[in-house]
Amino acid sequence: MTPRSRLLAAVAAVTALAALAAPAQATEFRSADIHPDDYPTVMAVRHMSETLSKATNGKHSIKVYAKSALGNEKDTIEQTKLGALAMTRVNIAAMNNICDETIVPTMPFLFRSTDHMRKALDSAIGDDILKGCEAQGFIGLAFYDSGARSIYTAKKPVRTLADIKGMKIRVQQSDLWVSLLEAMGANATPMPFGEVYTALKTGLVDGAENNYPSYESSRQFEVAKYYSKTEHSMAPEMLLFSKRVWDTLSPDEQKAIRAAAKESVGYMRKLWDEREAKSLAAVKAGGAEIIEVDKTAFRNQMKPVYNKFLREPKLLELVKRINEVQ
Ligand code: GTR
Repeated sequence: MTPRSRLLAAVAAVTALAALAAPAQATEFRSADIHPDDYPTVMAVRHMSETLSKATNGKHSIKVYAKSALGNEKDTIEQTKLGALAMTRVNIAAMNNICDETIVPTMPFLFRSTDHMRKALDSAIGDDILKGCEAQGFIGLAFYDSGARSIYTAKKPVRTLADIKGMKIRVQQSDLWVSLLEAMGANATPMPFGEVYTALKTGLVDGAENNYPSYESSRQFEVAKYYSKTEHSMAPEMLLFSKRVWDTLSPDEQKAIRAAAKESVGYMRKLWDEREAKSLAAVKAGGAEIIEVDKTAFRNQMKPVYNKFLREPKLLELVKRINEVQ
């Protein structure tokens, strides 16, 4: 060893020791997202990081790993539960099989409007749903918008319920989502988001369902150009923090993280509203056909889904409270 490399080795050893010994050390929490850098969810968590950093005098910040760099939503939820990852942003559907309360805001045709959804989720009802995941190892920090999801298909447009009968439609990996599409008469095929473009292109599925920004950013509109405005669910996005990591933080640090997450919601909504309009224009320009459908006909099919998934009194109570929000 030269004197210089001995010095470097000593410095590295001291640094490593300091990192172990000092919980007060600056921490950059890792957070995952499947979406690209310019997607509102990714930008909002980066904004949250700035707020958190300011509030903690640079002690804490968040580094977002976008574009599925850390895996699909199921993977990142697992890593968050284990504490290998501090945070993840997923759609609430990915939590449907894990904590019951998340079923409620996913339910088809539950919210009357964007305004109703925002008011309900901003209230104590939203906080009660977020708390529901704690026993499973997740601190629910906030909800982000995800607009309304609608069906889109590759070869044949869906104009009525008769059209969707027997079609293979990709859904998120949630039992509720399988039932929802089955109730429409479709053949529901669960798979991760990252596989949907190819599945549509190769004809493995006939269609999928999503909001305009995801339909656009994933380029799925290029391979499934008939977008039928069923607007069947406003299942929001969720920000989840690892309970394992959370429990190592002080109450003040936890408070700062919660506050920064909540603060990012307004910022996200502004980006979301702009992005929805932009994405709609982009898919139309790219050849997508936007089809109006009779939503009531689709809504009338949802009784079996409500009967199957809303049995527990605590879930029925949440639905009641949401319906009462004016
Ligand atoms: C998007 C959502 C993602 C993911 C995706 C999907 O709208 O932002 O979190 O759930 O849909 O369909 O898998």
